[in-house]
Amino acid sequence: MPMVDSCAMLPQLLLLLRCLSLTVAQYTSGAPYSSCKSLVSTDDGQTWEYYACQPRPMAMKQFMQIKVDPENITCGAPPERFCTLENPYMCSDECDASTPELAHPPSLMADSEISGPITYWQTVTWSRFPTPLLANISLSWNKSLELTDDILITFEYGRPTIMVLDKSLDKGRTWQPYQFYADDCLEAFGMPPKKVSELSATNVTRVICTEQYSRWVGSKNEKNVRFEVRDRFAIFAGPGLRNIDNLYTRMESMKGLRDFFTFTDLRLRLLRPALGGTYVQRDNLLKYFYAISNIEVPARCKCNLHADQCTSRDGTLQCDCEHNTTGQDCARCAKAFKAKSWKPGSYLPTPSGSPNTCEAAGSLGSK
Ligand SMILES: *[C@@H]1O[C@H](CO)[C@@H](O)[C@H](O)[C@H]1NC(C)=O
Ligand SMILES: *[C@@H]1O[C@H](CO)[C@@H](O)[C@H](O)[C@H]1NC(C)=O
Ligand SMILES: *[C@@H]1O[C@H](CO)[C@@H](O)[C@H](O)[C@H]1NC(C)=O
Ligand SMILES: *[C@@H]1O[C@H](CO)[C@@H](O)[C@H](O)[C@H]1NC(C)=O
Ligand SMILES: *[C@@H]1O[C@H](CO)[C@@H](O)[C@H](O)[C@H]1NC(C)=O
Ligand SMILES: [Ca+2]
Repeated sequence: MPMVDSCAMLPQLLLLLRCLSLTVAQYTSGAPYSSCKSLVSTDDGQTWEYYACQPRPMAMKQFMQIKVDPENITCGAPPERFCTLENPYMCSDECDASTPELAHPPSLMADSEISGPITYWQTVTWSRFPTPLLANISLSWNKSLELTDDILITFEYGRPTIMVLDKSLDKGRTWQPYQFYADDCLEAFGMPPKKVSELSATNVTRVICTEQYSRWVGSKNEKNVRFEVRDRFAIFAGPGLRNIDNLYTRMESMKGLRDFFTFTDLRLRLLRPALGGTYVQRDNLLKYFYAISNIEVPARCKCNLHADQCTSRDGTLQCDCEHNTTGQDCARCAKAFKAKSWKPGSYLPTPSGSPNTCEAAGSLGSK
């Protein structure tokens, strides 16, 4: 490692100072890999040191584009009455798209829930039973992102009994299932039910069907459906994610692990609504529908460890590339810095990683 070589050539005091400044640069800024460079003093004056770096996680719901299919699945045009599973004989609630207080448009899945009453997107009721009540919700960012915590989808009035979460890595051109959800996995998908807690290091990237979030427990008791990221991280980093270095080491060494948490789009395929723990009751179909109040997607921009900031420009997220890289994901060397072929930065060796910077054309010969 060149850094150690040059450290060893310095007098003891300078060595100590230099290594201290590295430590301070890496740790005062909080999370590991949080800065791309720092100015350090050496006996030759000040010089830049470069590190592998990544942007901090953000609440990505603020940047997502939402599309609901079919468009007329959203309730309210024409206005419609509905009731709830827990209050099935009081069908006096109304959804009316033309009245702001009674409208439930898709944007209410992503608004802030901190102040004011809970707001939610709502579909038409299952009045056409037995034709399935189907809806797709596509969430797009037009940018590669990496999950940093659980995806959390909050359903008002009961969670779906059958649903699929899909993801795309290529801005919606191709899709793959991410997780299946059903109250009976064998019946709905022909898959045995699994929990993330049953996964181990060898099969952490397996796509499972879970029954944990689809069984009827009362619509007010449990509203959330999760895609478990934290529990998957904990397989490597331990409880509380205390050994995060081990996770980063595995991200480098285990084929497919980083890609598993990477996406540009997500899609929810809602296949059957909450039924209240029993069969569909044909005499009252106005209590069956979907309603989503919030979707949390905690993630960071994927910048190939070449940026510590990611900003929204013209409505699209973009890495602020360092290390003389360029592109939306810093996946190319900048013009005039193509002396070597491009490489992503590396989490290894921990804790500051390797920047794998792009070199100025012609600079290799002079070094
Ligand atoms: C939505 O539109 C399609 C095509 O026009 C129609 O077949 C379908 O019945 C409509 N669905 C609802 C719930 O109105
Ligand atoms: C949802 O998307 C899937 C996959 O593209 C498609 O087969 C299905 O017809 C869509 N469903 C609706 C209701 O648009
Ligand atoms: C998506 O991102 C690319 C790359 O930054 C950009 O060229 C394109 O205009 C964006 N598309 C949309 C619809 O914002
Ligand atoms: C994953 O592997 C563990 C043992 O390594 C096994 O017990 C478990 O059943 C596997 N899970 C799946 C979903 O294959
Ligand atoms: C990138 O290029 C600039 C000159 O444009 C140079 O000053 C800087 O040190 C280079 N950065 C890296 C990480 O190589
Ligand atoms: Ca809301």
